[in-house]
Amino acid sequence: NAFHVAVVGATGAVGQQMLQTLENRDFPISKLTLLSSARSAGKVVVFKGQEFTVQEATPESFEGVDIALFSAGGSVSKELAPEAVKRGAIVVDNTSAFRMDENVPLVVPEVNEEELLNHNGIIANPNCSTIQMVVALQPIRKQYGLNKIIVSTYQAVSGSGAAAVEELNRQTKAIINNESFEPKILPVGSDKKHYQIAFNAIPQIDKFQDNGYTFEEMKMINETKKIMSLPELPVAATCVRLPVATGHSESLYFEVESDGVSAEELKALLEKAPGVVLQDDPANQVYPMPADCVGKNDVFVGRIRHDLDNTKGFHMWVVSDNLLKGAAWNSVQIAESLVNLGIVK
Ligand code: 11C
Repeated sequence: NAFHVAVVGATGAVGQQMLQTLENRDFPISKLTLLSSARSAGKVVVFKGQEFTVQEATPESFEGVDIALFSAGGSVSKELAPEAVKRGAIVVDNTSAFRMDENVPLVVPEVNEEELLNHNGIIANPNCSTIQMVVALQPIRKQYGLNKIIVSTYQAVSGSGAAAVEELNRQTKAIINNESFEPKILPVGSDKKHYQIAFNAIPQIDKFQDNGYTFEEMKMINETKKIMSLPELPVAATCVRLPVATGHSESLYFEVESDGVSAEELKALLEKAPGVVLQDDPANQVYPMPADCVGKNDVFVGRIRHDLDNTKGFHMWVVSDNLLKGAAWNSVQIAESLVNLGIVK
């Protein structure tokens, strides 16, 4: 069985990775429709050696589509995902448009694949920094329970899009060459002020909310509770942008429910966990780093150690390619689950 697949946002940083992932996985495609906003329509994109001209997405673009992967921004999803569903497609949406909608499953296959069975046409793909955290914590939660999470992130610039990576590159060159430059995108294109990202760390990802947390931090908090079905779980997040092109890193502090759990037991558990690669050997300086994770689908974990004061508390370092498991791979993995579970036929 093969499917008519549409990719909306095909020219963007995530859209390009979606196409590469569909190709790498040899996803069963009978027809491929590549769509974008009016701004990028007309661009030529290559898939499996064949050139495709990207078309402007309209409601009619979804006639006959079985699976539509959306990654063209929240407003495009809000407008066109329901149109795609009306025409019989199942939408996997990589924006925040529908994530907290109670009728929309928010899915990370390693954690809550079964939620796909409750879909109403749209399935939401979580935020990148949330995905890698829940993949790493789910095996621990299943075995030992989870009482609390405190996370600090070290996020890559590609999370903000391809133009932000160009800004990082331009600024880096300008600073090295003693030239002047004007930050225009980061931390958030639509916010009032813009700051240097090269040789810097910006403790703002997305806009501030009234409670003093950024939207990125609130996504990590709210999405984690929904994906793990733990609405009362205490979660706190501080999200920071670093001058790294790709690969988000996270420092997690978490508390388990069970008494007497050791760091060695957690490592043994994570070594066998789906989608997780354990890289934890301090004696030989082995730990995950973004530069080693780019282009890989897994979530890499290391630096697992007991808190020195709380017997139920642990620290862990989690790294993943934000464009793959954080976005394109999780979306394609959801599409594979939809096929394997017989939800899309
Ligand atoms: C970032 N996490 O690194 C964001 C990008 O809600 O899917 C992903 C935005 C989203 O800037």
